[in-house]
Amino acid sequence: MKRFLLTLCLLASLLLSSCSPATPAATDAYDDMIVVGFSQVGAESDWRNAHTRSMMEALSAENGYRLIIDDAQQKQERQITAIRNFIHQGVDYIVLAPTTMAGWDTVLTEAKAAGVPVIIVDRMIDSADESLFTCWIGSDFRKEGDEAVAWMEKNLSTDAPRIVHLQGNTGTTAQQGRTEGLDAGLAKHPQWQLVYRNTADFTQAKGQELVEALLAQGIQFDVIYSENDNMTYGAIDALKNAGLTPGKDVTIVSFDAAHKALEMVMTGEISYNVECNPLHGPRVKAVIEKLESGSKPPKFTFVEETSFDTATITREVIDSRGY
Ligand code: GZL
Repeated sequence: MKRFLLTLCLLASLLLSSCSPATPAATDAYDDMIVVGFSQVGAESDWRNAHTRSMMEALSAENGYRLIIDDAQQKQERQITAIRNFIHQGVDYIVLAPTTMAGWDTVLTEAKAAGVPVIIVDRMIDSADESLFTCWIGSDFRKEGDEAVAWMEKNLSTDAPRIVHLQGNTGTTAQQGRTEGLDAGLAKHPQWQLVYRNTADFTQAKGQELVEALLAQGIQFDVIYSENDNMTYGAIDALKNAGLTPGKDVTIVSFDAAHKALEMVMTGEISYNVECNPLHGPRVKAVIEKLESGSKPPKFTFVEETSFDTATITREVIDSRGY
């Protein structure tokens, strides 16, 4: 707040030195607010939009925050630029939802040198120096993959499934953990066949495009293991357009458990959905309040998550969901 106010005053004095007398309201507005710069991956999925909404609701003006959000459009270089801008603007905190794992040390060293605490949310970064970030809040992606495989072991209609694997953005911890879970299942069950694996970048359009291409080539498969709901929506459209019934002709395992996807679990189009909880806003707010009061938050916090299948989901469960 102090840094942001100082920067604002300097900018205001430069601007106002040659025009009308200073407008005190221009700087008073942030007098007692905590200024947070949030570098968000993008708006590629329902999950991501729920994540952004959660941050906006928690870090609201009513709660005493000025939240500056930068949408990186899934490009790390835009995030690095945004972080540098936040430092320059003198924000009190930086929240980073990293597009990918590697390549953060330089810019986080700059944030550390400027004395701006960095809170990492969602995916994790790969850094040798954990002092470059204050703490991390996110999901156990490997556990999510293991849960999906455990369900497959008990519920698939064949012992030798032919599996199509739609991966998220390559090099993200979400993609790596969910892929590791499936790879462990493939190693444990030699009769499971991986017939296709490719990234669809967590997007619906790419998910549909890849499955359409498989169907056009006549590739046979029994299961689609899709690392997020938006790729799943695309895959389902491709199956339906080819006259196939998702959930019956092809078992679909998905991740995120967004509201729209849970409706599809209810109808049976999606057979199993592993939740990836995007509601990080309240947790980030709690971390900032801890830091403001001079105490230390835990270095790593895993959010609670569950999973849903067609056999057990209910309307009450869906209606009770926060996203
Ligand atoms: C997971 C998150 C992933 C979601 C996708 O925490 O990083 O990115 O699973 C989103 O929907 O695009």
